[in-house]
This record gives sequence, C-alpha cells and structure tokens, in this order.
Amino acid sequence: MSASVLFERRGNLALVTVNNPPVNALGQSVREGLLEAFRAAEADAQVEAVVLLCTGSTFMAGADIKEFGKPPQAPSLPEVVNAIEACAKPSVAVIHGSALGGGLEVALACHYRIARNDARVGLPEVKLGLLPGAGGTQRLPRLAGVAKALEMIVGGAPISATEAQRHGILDELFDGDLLAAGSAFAQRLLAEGRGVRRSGEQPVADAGEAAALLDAKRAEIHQRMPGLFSPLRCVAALEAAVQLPLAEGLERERELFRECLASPQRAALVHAFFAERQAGKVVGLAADTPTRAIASAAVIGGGTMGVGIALCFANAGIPVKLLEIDQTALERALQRARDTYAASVKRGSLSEADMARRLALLDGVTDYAALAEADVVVEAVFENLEVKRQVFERLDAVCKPGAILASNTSSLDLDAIAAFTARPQDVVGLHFFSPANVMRLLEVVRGAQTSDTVLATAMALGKRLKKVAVVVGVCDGFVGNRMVFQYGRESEFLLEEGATPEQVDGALRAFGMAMGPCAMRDLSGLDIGLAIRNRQRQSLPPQFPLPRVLDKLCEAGLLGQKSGAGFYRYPEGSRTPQPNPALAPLLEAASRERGIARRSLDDRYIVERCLFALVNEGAKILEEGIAQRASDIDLIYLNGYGFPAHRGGPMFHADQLGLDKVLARIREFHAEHGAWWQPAPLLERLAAEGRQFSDWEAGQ
Ligand code: 3H9
Repeated sequence: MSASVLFERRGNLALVTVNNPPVNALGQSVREGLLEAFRAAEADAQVEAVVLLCTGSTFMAGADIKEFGKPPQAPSLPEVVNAIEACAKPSVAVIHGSALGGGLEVALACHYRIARNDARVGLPEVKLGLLPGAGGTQRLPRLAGVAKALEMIVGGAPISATEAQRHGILDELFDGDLLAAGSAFAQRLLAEGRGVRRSGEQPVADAGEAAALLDAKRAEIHQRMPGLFSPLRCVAALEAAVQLPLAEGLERERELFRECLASPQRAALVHAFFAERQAGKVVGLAADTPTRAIASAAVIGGGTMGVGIALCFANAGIPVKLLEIDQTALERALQRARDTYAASVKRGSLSEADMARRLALLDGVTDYAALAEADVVVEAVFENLEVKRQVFERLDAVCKPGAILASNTSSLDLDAIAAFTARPQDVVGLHFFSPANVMRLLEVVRGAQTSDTVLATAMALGKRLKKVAVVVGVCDGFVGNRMVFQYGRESEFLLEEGATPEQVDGALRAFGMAMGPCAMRDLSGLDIGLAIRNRQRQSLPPQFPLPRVLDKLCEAGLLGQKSGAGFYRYPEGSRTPQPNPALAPLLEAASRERGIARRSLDDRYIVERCLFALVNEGAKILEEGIAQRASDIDLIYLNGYGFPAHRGGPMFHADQLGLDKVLARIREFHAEHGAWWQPAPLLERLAAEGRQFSDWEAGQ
C-alpha cells in the first residue's frame, strides 16, 4: 500500500488515513493509496463500513497543484472518486481543517460526511482558473441545490461547517477526536441499518429553478468578470448536472476541466498561488530565525494612511496607539477611524459588536511617552526626510529596547531614516498601500542594517495583519512605485502622442487592469507628485524628457475627482468618469509644446508601451537585487496595482509572451522614443539564452 495512505482494520471498521504533509494534497501516491484502501475494504469480509480521515492540520486540500501542466499519472482523481462512491460498504469522511477542491470531492463521494465544528469546506478551483474536475460540479448540486453550488463553485470561497451542514453537504458536526467521532458515527450507521447512500444517485433538488439561476449567473459573470475563462465553464458544468444523467454529466465536466487546464489563465493563476507562498521564503533568512513577540503597536500620524494602518492592527486584535500632534488633529483621526468602521457596518461587512471591539483597541495619544512600551511603531507622517528625522530621533529616545521602528515611507531612503537612530538594526520599512485597511500588499523594506530577527518579525506580522508581505530592497520607490512611474510616464506620453484618456484606460482595462491609469490619476489627484516631477525635470539629463500633460491639467485647475474634473468630468460629486470636453485643447497644447504631431494609436500599441515599460524596469530591479525573484514583483503588481490575476503579473506575462519578443518590441520603442527605453541588461541576457524571468534567482 502507498506510504501516504494507511489502511487498518479495527473490528468491523476499515480505517483509511491519508498522511501526506503539509496539506494532504491528492498527489499520485495518495490517489493510488485511496484506490487500494477502498478495494481492500471491499475485499475484507469483516469490514462493514469505512472511515476516511487525515493526519496533520487539515483534511485534503485538493488535487496536487504542482502536478498541473505535467503528464497525467494514473490513477486519475475522477477514477478514485468514482471508485469510492461505488464501494458497496458505507463510508464516512471525517473532516477537520479544510476540505477543499478535490478533497471535498473525495468527501462528496463518501456516503456520509461529518466535520469538526471549526472545519471549512469549499471548491476553490475557479481561483486557479479551473473547475472542480472530480465530480464536484455533479455531486454538490445534488446535495446542496444549484443555487448554493453556483455560489460555491463560481465564487470559490469556502464556507463554515455549520453553513455546510445547513445546506446538506455535511451530516453532522462534532468536537474532539477525529477517529473517535468517525468510528462512533460509523457504528451508529450500522446499528441503525443505514447503508450505502450515493450523492451521485440523488436528484438535483431545485432543478426546476435551475435554468433561471444559471442564466442569472452567466449574466453576472459577463458583467463582473469579463474575460475570465473558467467561471462560464463552471456554469456549463452545473448545467450538465441538471440536464444529464450522472455518467454523462461527469464526462462533460471532464471535458470542461481539460479546457480550463490547458488555458493560459490557469497557468497564470497557479503561478500567483505559488508566488504568494514563495514570497514568505526570504533569501538569506533561515526558516527558523527567531521572531519578537508583537503584543502592542503604535502608529504615528493620523492622516488617511496612518489611520488605515492603525485599523489593520485593530482588525488583527492588536492594541494600537495612534499618535497625532495635538488634540484637534487626533480627534479628526479618530473620527476617520470611527467613520470607516461605521461604513463597514452599514455595508453589512462588520457587526456592531466587532466594531466596538476593534475601536476599544484603538487609543489616541498626543505624547510620545505613551509609546514607550509598544512592540512595534509605524511612522506614517509627511514624506520629508527632515520630518522623519524628528520622528525617529524621538522614537529612539522613548521606545523600549527591542521595539521595532518601522517607516511607511514610499520613496525616501530607509537607510538614511535608520541612521537617525542609535539602533538601525531595529528599523525596517513597512510600506502599506492606500487604503491600508483594504489593500493586501505590504512591501517589507530590508534596510542595509535591518537585523534578521526584525525582518522575520515584520514578515510574520504581515501575515497576522492578513497582508501579502513581500521583501524589497532600498531604492527610490522600492519595487511597486519605481515600476509604476515608468507605466504612468508612458501612459502620459501616449496622451501627448495622440491617444485620449478613454482610449488609454479602455485598452488597459480590456487587458484586465482593474482601473486605467488616467482614471487612477484622477482618483489620487493630479497634483500629487507635482513637486517631485519638477525636481526630476531639473535633475534628469535632457535625453530623459518628462511628459507635460499632467502639469497642463493642474495649471487649468483640473486636479481630478477632488476638483470635479481631471482627465474626466465628475459632475455633482459623482465618481463615475465622464468625457471632459475641456481636455482636447490641453492635450493638443501639450503635444505642440513637445513638437509632436498627434496620430492615431491602436490598443495593442498602448498596452505594449505601458506594460513593457513595467517589464523593462522590473528586469533592472531584479538584477539589482531590489526584488528577490520575478514572482515577488508579480505579487506586488497583483495585490497593489490592480494587475489582473489571470495574467499572472507583469513578469510572468512577459515570460508567457517570450522574452525575445518582448525585447524586440522594447528595442523598437528604444529606436522610436529614446533613452527611457534602453533595454535592461538582464532582459537582453535572458532573451539571448532562451531563458525566462522565472528561471532567475538573485545571484545567478
Ligand atoms: C483541485 O482540487 C482540482 C480538482 O477539482 C480536480 C482534479 C482532477 N497542492 O497555503 P499554505 C502547499 S485544485 C500542492 O502556506 P495555510 C503550499 O504550496 C486544488 N501544494 O498553508 C505550501 O507549500 P510550501 C484546489 C499545496 O495553512 C504548503 O502547502 N485546492 C496545495 O496558510 C502550505 O500551504 C485549493 O485551491 C495543493 N493543493 O493554508 C486549496 N495546497 O510550504 C489550496 C497547499 O512548500 N490551498 N499547498 O510553501 C490552500 O488554500 C491553503 O494551502 C490551505 C492551507 C487553506 C489548505
């Protein structure tokens, strides 16, 4: 029998235990082991029922994602699942932790399912660009109805054991020992004469309403997830469950699953899944590096960013002091915090009780002495080195030894900030993205002297705050903003060359970006960065010109949403962009000033100019070691900049296109537009060697 699946007969029960750390994924050896174990149970005359359970922290978390894209190895999961359901002796799945994807499909094939109270079950395949391919789309609607199955399979979010029981997915919940609960349940089944009960043989309960439900879901997908490959196929598979007998429905599911498996979106989403796990592995940091306990926090500065950061701590159950310079500013900051929570309560995403609990963790202060005992302090004050100096000198004076002193700076030199203290080893960057309580990305900036312990603690803290924490090195703008500067600049050049904001935004949205760069500029304010642009204009050599279009708009008082108009108009406080008729003469003037004859540009050209600017800068960032690996850059773009997950991130996208092709276009842009487009040496090297960004690790 396979080493990953243990079979034991105890009295009249067969105990089948899956043991494949860390998450009992259904790799080849587990599939084979399950098949053999159920055969053995069937063949053993003394076995009257089968109890299936898992070791470790969780039930099976699904198919082994690492096997996707490789040649299939028998037995397939559908084969295993069908054999489990066909078994002539009743079986019970005993679920703890998470039963996800193929894991839940195995459980659905068992004749009964019980779960520990704190378990979760779900079919998250859609998040990997797939659909449940081992009977999930056929068996779940038979147990829970089409409405619930659509929600779980197209949405992909797991549900609690209690909810699953309410919808007929689970039979019973228990607390305590898995084996004891499973054995007792099986004995009860036998005593009560309840035998085999196959999910696949049950009718779909709400089949009569299915057509309307399926149509409504298709309409919702067209509206909310245009361009995604797998959600519509999930619906098609559920339609098959309603219209076809089980065997044919399973066949149809298989076909649709294979289509998804072969799609580039699946590859991109799986890349994103592993990128997130990989980011936690920090180069040069041992996995067992000790971390410091974080029981309390403080945030300096009660602006939008500071308040958002303070809410992150409160949301994670960590008491946090919020420091402002005086009582008036403090009251304004605390009101902002209360308003943010109140809006969540109004939306229904937070209960009154949770709001009260979180607000109780937030303590407004105006005196630095109140920060003396904080385990971590995050500074979120004005982006000016002199202001930072004053803050860090005071922190150095009042904070206890061992406190982590973090800066939320988005552009200043972290090493210079660390040098304002006598403990640079305790200084780290925690670069949150606005709104900090919503955005998942956290750039963890490793300064030249940041200690391993402080870095490991910052990464662990990121996880606790439910952030995607990515380590970056010190440079202007770190990874995300340094790259987005290139992207923004190209989008503005395109406006000066002949494109309209509608065209630039439309082309990038059609590619999948959550928002176009012009609408994004309007949201953040066109005057943001004005001073930086003026500084850059003076310091950059003449071969690196900057676009003028933003300045033209600012001069005309078009500052974006806050002034009612920018690239677009926002009449009467509306947030929906509408065409701005005042824009055309300003764009024409900007083109004239740069001596450019406006021309028509196609969407593909627009997308390539903006995206390849990201890729070229990303390659420089990689070679400089500012990012540890290409997938970290992708993660930053997926979680902080609205890059579409089904494209995998800018570096993965470039790998998919082929670096030789990307380089060829960059060379053309270089010839056409000059120095900004100088190809990155790493890109040239990898393209010449036929390699990809994903092959490249720092130091190679
Ligand atoms: C599927 O089932 C298709 C079928 O319908 C049809 C087939 C025909 N495979 O997340 P963590 C690794 S599609 C391989 O940090 P947590 C992960 O990479 C699948 N490896 O832990 C990491 O490795 P490392 C549908 C996997 O406690 C380690 O396990 N299922 C898999 O924060 C720990 O992971 C899903 O989409 C896997 N399936 O969260 C569920 N899962 O240590 C995906 C994890 O080397 N998994 N690993 O970096 C999860 O959502 C979370 O891992 C889970 C645990 C909630 C289970």
